[in-house]
Amino acid sequence: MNKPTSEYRFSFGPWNISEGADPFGPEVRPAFPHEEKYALFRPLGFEGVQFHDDDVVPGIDDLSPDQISTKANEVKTMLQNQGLTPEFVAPRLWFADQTVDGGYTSNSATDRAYAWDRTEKTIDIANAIGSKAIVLWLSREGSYMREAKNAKLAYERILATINSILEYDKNIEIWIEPKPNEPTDQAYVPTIGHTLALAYASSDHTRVKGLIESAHALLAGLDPSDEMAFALAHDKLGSVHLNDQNGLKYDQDKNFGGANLRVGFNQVRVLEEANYGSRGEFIGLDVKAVRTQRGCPVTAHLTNSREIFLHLVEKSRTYDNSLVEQFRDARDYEALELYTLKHLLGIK
Ligand code: GLO
Ligand code: MG
Repeated sequence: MNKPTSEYRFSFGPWNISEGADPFGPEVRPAFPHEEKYALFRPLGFEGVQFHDDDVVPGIDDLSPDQISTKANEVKTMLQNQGLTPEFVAPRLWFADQTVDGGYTSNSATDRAYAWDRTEKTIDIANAIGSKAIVLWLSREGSYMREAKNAKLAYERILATINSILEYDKNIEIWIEPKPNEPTDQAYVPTIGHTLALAYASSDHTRVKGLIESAHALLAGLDPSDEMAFALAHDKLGSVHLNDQNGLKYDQDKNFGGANLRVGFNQVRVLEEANYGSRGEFIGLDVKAVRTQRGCPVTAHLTNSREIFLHLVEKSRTYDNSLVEQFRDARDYEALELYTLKHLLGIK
């Protein structure tokens, strides 16, 4: 029995309500404090909050363990008061001076020590606010010039870090969010295949999973629904960042379905078929407000992406699977495609 569409739980992170800055120009909207953002989640139809460590504890690098714990406890209370669930906490290892050349794979031992220290703090924060997972988006774990780092050593260092996390905390899950490029030219963990290889090589693979972002798969030239299916076949889809991407250019974080509705449909179909969400997994939306949008705060990209997701759930549930089987049996994929496109268009 399929669950009602309303049973899907949605999440996003405070960075998804942004001021519109891009590499070519400054903010176009006034800053909107995080505290006020959290009050928007429920009214917008979202229950889960995704955090960077310093979204929970601003100025984390300059605070004592006690100060970090006090702030984290405040956020926990805020979440409880608002009826929100902390989905994950991610160490922001791409902002500080010490992470210019990466964190775990930096050539500098001091900088690698900083990355580990930040990761320990992230795990402590996750525990303090009641989140069962940390996300590793390995943003700068790659290179701009191939010769700059020893890639084999870099992969060994990433695996060693995963094992250290599993050792440091016996319960926490690690969800790796692969991305093939940006900000680096080439990243060391570009796909879910790389992610799962690391998981199985780790000391406890049951706690190492993937978070698949649609746009990241597309930037690797891969189909997000196939990437999701691969993780689901291994029971290793910790979460998703649904969004969209129009070809091979900068990471766009477009609205879900905004560039290619059929690619969106297939992601929803794969998630539905695997009963994703039935164990509390969230539908995360990592979508960015376009710079041109007026207002403050700007949230239409979030509610629109959520709405399109739910419409595609209906499309997935009304997709005639026995007809699909007939087309498969007859190996008539032309007919299958026409049926699929007409179904998406609402044509009988
Ligand atoms: C950037 C990533 C980023 C992460 C977030 C959580 O391309 O998608 O938004 O999802 O920092 O780790
Ligand atoms: Mg993401």
